Amino acid sequence: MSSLHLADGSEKPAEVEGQGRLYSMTYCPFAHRIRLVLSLKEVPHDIVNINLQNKPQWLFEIHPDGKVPTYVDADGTVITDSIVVANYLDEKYPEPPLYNDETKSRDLELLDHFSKIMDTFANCIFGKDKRQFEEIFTEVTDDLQEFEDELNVRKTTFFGGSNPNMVDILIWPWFERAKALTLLYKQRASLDKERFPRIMEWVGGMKNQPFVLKHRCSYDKFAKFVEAIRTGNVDYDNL
Ligand SMILES: N[C@@H](CCC(=O)N[C@@H](CS)C(=O)NCC(=O)O)C(=O)O
Repeated sequence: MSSLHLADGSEKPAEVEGQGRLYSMTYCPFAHRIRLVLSLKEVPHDIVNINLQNKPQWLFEIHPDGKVPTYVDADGTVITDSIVVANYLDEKYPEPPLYNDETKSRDLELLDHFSKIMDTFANCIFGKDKRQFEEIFTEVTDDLQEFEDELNVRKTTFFGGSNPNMVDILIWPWFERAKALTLLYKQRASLDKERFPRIMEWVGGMKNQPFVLKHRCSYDKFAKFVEAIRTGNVDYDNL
C-alpha cells in the first residue's frame, strides 16, 4: 500500500498475499470509479498511487501504456480500463449486484452516452475546448437531459432503484469534479432545478452514500490539480 504517488526510481511495494491491487492516482476520475466499486463491494485490496508525470519503470511491465486504473488480481490477472475493471469486479464479487437483467442493456447504453460528457470535460481540463464557457455548459446540460429523463422513467432516486448501481457509480466521479470547471473558467453555473429535479435528488442521494463519502474528491482540490497539470509540475501528494 502506498498513499504517496510513486515516481520513477521508487521501489514497487510488495504485493499483499491473497489481495488484488489497484494502481491509482488520487485525482483520476477513472480510478475513482474503481475505488468506489471496491469499497461498495467491500473487496479487500491494496492501492498503489502513481505519479503519472514521472511513472515508475515497473508500471510499464504491468501495463505497457502505464495508465491508471490498472487492477492486478491476487492470481496476477491484469485488467485495464475502468469499465472493464468494474465489470470484472462485479462478476467476481456479485454482492451487491451492480446490474439487473431488466435494465442492463439500457445501463450500458447510458454509460456509452455519458462518455460524450466525459470527453467534453477532459477537453476543458486540458484546454483543448476553445469555446466560451456558456456554450460548453449548454451542450453538457443538453447531454445530461437523457439522464434526467431516464430517472424520470425509472421513477427512482438512483439509476439502480433505491440503491446505486453501475451507472450511478461510474458517472459519479465527474459530478463530484464538475464544479471545478466554474473555478477554472472563473464563471458561475449551476444546474436548473426546474429542468433537472431528478438529477438534483440523485446528487443529494449519491453524495451521502458512505462508500462515496469515503472517497470524496473535492472540486476545489481537483481544480488545483488541473492548474498544476497546466504548469507541467504536479506535486501529487501536497495539493
Ligand atoms: N479509458 C481509460 C482511461 C484512463 C486514463 O485516461 N487514465 C489517466 C489518468 S486519469 C492516465 O492514466 N493517464 C496517464 C497517461 O495517459 O499516460 C479508463 O477508463 O480507465
